[in-house]
Amino acid sequence: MLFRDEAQILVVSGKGGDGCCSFRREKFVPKGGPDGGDGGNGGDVVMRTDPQITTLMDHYRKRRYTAEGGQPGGPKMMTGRNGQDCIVRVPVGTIVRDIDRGNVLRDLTEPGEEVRIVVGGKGGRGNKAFAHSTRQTPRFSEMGKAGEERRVMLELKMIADVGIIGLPNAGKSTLLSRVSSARPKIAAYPFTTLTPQPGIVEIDDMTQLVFADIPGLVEGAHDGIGLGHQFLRHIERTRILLHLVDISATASAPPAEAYRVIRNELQSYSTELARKPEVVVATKLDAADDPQPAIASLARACGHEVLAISAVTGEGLRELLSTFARWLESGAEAT
Ligand SMILES: Nc1nc2c(ncn2[C@@H]2O[C@H](COP(=O)(O)OP(=O)(O)OP(=O)(O)O)[C@@H](O)[C@H]2O)c(=O)[nH]1
Ligand SMILES: [Mg+2]
Repeated sequence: MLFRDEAQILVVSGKGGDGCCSFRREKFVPKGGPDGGDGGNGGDVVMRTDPQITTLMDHYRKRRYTAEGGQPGGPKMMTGRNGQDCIVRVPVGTIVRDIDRGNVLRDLTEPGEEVRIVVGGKGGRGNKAFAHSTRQTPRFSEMGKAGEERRVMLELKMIADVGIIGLPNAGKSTLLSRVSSARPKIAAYPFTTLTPQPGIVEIDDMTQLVFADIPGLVEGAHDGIGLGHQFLRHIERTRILLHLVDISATASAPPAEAYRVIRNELQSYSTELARKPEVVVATKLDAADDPQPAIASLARACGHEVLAISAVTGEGLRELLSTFARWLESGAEAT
């Protein structure tokens, strides 16, 4: 299954350019002084978040990132050009770890945030730099310093205001596509969504919320079944959960049971996760045979009122968004 939100990469900074050893040659000046220029510095490797990127998949294929080396110095005091930095673009929410030391180098949570992972080698000095009153003709120059190497683990934990959770096929992606401009893949089979998809939802002119469509969870997800761990950890950094339950005639489980399966997984994964505020939403209202008993049994299972929507007809969507707007206004904060 093509799913990654972890990638191991090797980053290598550029080698410094060598300093130059040379002497001035001019007509009528038989003994020109030293004029070898310094080498340029090697480039750095920098990680930068880019909101356009939502997975680490590209880094899984490309495992090595090397910055450019500095150019050597030249005669006539020419300084070598510095090597270009190598910019590695990662999604917002990427945690960068040093594999060998085991520590977190940075948790990149803001768009455009950067962290410099390895710094380029310094350029070597040319022989001109070594000349002084008692040594006027140094016949040596310095080599550029080697670049640094670091093995880095990237791990994505998506950051969103609202995490949409539910069984596979519950209609999570359909809902996201209705309330945001995100266009996740939608299909009538489970596990259509394999990487969490963020979508920006305009609540009103002033307020935007990021909803994340989390891949479907199944029983045993907390044990890693169905890539459960990878999916569950994305929920950790959301502020509120939108728990979607299919109440249509073709649902894979009765509503109360579907609700409990997911709650059990959250609880078994972490009590902190299970304590997150949750809005329970019955969906596919348009395709339910007899919606009222289904909604009532879901409400009994979760112990409070539930909203009912249809992502196909749009019924209930406005109320759903205003529920989240109210929740935001009340200043409720999770995590
Ligand atoms: N009738 C009806 N069908 C819906 C509704 N919402 C979703 N569906 C259908 O349900 C199926 C699954 O929808 P998805 O949005 O892909 O479900 P998902 O929860 O994202 O599924 P996974 O990504 O596989 O976990 C699709 O065939 C949708 O067209 C709804 O409100 N009414
Ligand atoms: Mg989906």
